[in-house]
Amino acid sequence: MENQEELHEEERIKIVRTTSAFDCGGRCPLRFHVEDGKITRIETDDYEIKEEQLRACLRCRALRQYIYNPNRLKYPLKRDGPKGSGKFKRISWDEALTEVADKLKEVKEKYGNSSIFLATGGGYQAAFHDGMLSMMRLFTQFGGYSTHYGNISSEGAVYATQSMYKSPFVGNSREDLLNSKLIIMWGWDPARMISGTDTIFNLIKAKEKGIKIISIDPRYTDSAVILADQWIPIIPGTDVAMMTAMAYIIIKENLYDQSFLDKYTVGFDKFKAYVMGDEDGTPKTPEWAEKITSVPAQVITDLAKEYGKTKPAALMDCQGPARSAVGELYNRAAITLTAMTGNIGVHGGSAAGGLMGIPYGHMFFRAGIPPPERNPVEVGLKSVRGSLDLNLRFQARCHTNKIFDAILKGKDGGYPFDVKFAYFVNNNFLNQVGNVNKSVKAMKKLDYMVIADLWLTPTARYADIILPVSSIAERSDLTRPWPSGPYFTIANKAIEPLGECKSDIRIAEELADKLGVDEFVKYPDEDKALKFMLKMTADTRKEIKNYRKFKEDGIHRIKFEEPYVAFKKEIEDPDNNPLGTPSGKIEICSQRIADLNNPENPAIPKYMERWEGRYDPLSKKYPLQMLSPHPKSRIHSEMYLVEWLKEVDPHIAWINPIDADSRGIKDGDEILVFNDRGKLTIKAWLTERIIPGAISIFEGAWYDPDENGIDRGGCVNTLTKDAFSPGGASALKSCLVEMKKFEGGA
Ligand SMILES: Nc1nc2c(c(=O)[nH]1)N[C@H]1C(S)=C(S)[C@@H](COP(=O)(O)OP(=O)(O)OC[C@H]3O[C@@H](n4cnc5c(=O)[nH]c(N)nc54)[C@H](O)[C@@H]3O)O[C@H]1N2
Ligand SMILES: Nc1nc2c(c(=O)[nH]1)N[C@H]1C(S)=C(S)[C@@H](COP(=O)(O)OP(=O)(O)OC[C@H]3O[C@@H](n4cnc5c(=O)[nH]c(N)nc54)[C@H](O)[C@@H]3O)O[C@H]1N2
Ligand SMILES: [Mo]
Repeated sequence: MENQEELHEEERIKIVRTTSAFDCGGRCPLRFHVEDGKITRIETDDYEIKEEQLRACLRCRALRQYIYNPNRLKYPLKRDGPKGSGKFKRISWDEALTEVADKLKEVKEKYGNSSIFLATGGGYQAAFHDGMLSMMRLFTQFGGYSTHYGNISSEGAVYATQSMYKSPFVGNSREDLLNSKLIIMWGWDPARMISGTDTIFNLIKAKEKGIKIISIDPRYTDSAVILADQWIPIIPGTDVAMMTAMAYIIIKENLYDQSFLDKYTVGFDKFKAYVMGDEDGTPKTPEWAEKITSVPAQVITDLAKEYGKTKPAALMDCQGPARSAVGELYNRAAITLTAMTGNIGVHGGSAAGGLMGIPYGHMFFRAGIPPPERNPVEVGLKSVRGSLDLNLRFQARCHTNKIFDAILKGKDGGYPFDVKFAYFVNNNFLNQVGNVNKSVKAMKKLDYMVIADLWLTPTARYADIILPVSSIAERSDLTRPWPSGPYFTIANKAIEPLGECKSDIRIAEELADKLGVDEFVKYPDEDKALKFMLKMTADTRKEIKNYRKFKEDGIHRIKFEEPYVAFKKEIEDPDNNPLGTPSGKIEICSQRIADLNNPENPAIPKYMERWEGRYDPLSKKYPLQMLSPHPKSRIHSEMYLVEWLKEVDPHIAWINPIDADSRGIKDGDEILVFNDRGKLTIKAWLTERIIPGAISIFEGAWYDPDENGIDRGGCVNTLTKDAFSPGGASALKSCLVEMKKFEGGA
């Protein structure tokens, strides 16, 4: 009797194999238990080869509180109060889309297509229902639109890899870390920010194998706690000083690989002249670097020797330190060290460059159907990505960290457009780019704004129309992990859309009808669309022959004969595989950058101060450097409302007891953190896990100003600057602040 009941129970529960498509870049096989049309339980990968299981982290395991959160938007909304008030009224889809279409037609007629602005982001990363691709296609066919350039995550790394390798694919398979003899996590914390689902597992295996792991970070990160033999705390923004001092020792001790440099690189002599002091009279000795970085000269010397002698070694730089005023220099210096030591293109090494991607299925990832054509507003202008010259990029677009400045100032402020209509999709940029209080001013001034999202985010509060979007559980789609792999995953629709939610592609299709854009091709059948997309790129065409099996398994794993290593063929056979750079080699000195003739943007990587670092005169007034790492409990601002995650990882500021004591701050105190751009409150966590002189607040908490304009939500971008480095890095990590105990009031 009991057995029969169990059987019955099993039949009632449907297991849907699916995946995530969040901006952590990981893709985790998930098993949704669906009972009577409702997800009741979530489990992760059960692959029979346990060693290769891709196990989900806390966020995907908490997905039920995301999908079924009572705060999910379920109906289209129209603003019914002042901008930012959060007052909206429910309207029908027909009313909402008719209004949006009418507004678009009006703006096009009165001001031209360049006044239509599309703001995209990383909110949803799959191929078919992607809002960025849907809206790019629709607005292109509607006559064009203005938009932004500069990857908010990684433009520093993009600039470094474009100028030195002309390729962003600088990553190795994660399992290749096991071939290494020394791993340096330089501003990399994959235990928290994932960097691919298989990353931390391979690092743990590396540790178990006895491979030495070193962490260089202003914080004693979770990864350092689990993995590192040594933690080297460093003053934020000074990495290039330490890297050049390591180069100094490597040169002095003759530990560099001259034959590698001769064969594969250009410009090392110029870098060497800078390092040894021949160029500017200052030899970049460890003692010189100690004064800048606070890392003892002996520690720098020892690490330099160890890195120079240990082959192969993997120097893993990342994007975080590069999201700063000195961004690209950090990645350029890291690449230079890997070239000096001949660690590029070999197993167990690393090409550095911060991007870490392997080039599998990239064409398919976010390919869209059909791929967007050329945006008419940009026809005749130089390609935005094709040039290292930021002035050319400016011809058509504004920088991502300047979106709100562009909305605020328009052509009068030197931008190429005046925004009259803005469509926000896949982002919460009011919260996520620099200087929220300025962004609020721009939003208040903006004539008309539409947003598609699952939540009434701080950005959505300023919209005229909000379109409610379905979650990944409510549709089927194709995905791939962005930093590692190699595998493809498929999202399988598990439940019906909540309320009246729709996906972005369906919104775009209906809007196309209302706009009379007849050429907007539609794919009403999800399965047919996905099958078609799989045929669109060589990698998926080759790999996935059986769509039904892929759908049932939820994942297609790719077996390489050996771990993928970036630039292996370029190094093994350079004559037949030159790099795409003008010299065909790795450009330690870049003539293209030299030609820009900007002393702020040197042809070789150099230590530079730029602004809002430890030595900026502004540090007299605002002596603390603000770190804003990515949160463990969220993906940026996404999942902010999930209570389980708030409980696991409360929003607190990391403060060194030295800085707290001198200000009379105790553990658990509510503090006010401030600078000229804004003020926020947050609870203090006193910990020696952060270097003195720095404070760390995880990005992504929702901006929530009180009547005095103090952000009680603790959104770190209330304090950051809307600026970018000469290489285009969003300089969110270059931010000086002061703090005090919060006593209430203004
Ligand atoms: N201070 C500081 N700020 C930072 C950073 C930092 O290091 N420090 N990091 C930066 C980085 S690297 C990034 S990538 C940015 C991220 O900036 P954003 O992309 O703005 O960040 P998210 O919070 O992920 O916002 C994504 C939004 O998309 C929504 N969304 C999810 N799925 C869908 C969908 O299918 N359709 C639609 N229409 N919407 C969807 C989510 O609900 C969410 O509101 O933040 C940057 N901001
Ligand atoms: N859980 C989770 N995972 C994520 C994301 C998320 O929001 N949540 N976001 C994803 C996205 S879009 C991206 S772009 C990546 C981001 O990955 P990253 O940009 O690399 O992540 P961050 O947390 O900004 O920074 C990484 C580390 O750099 C350290 N750091 C900061 N400044 C300096 C410095 O000057 N020198 C040195 N040496 N270290 C420094 C920080 O303390 C932190 O530990 O993560 C992805 N993964
Ligand atoms: Mo990012």
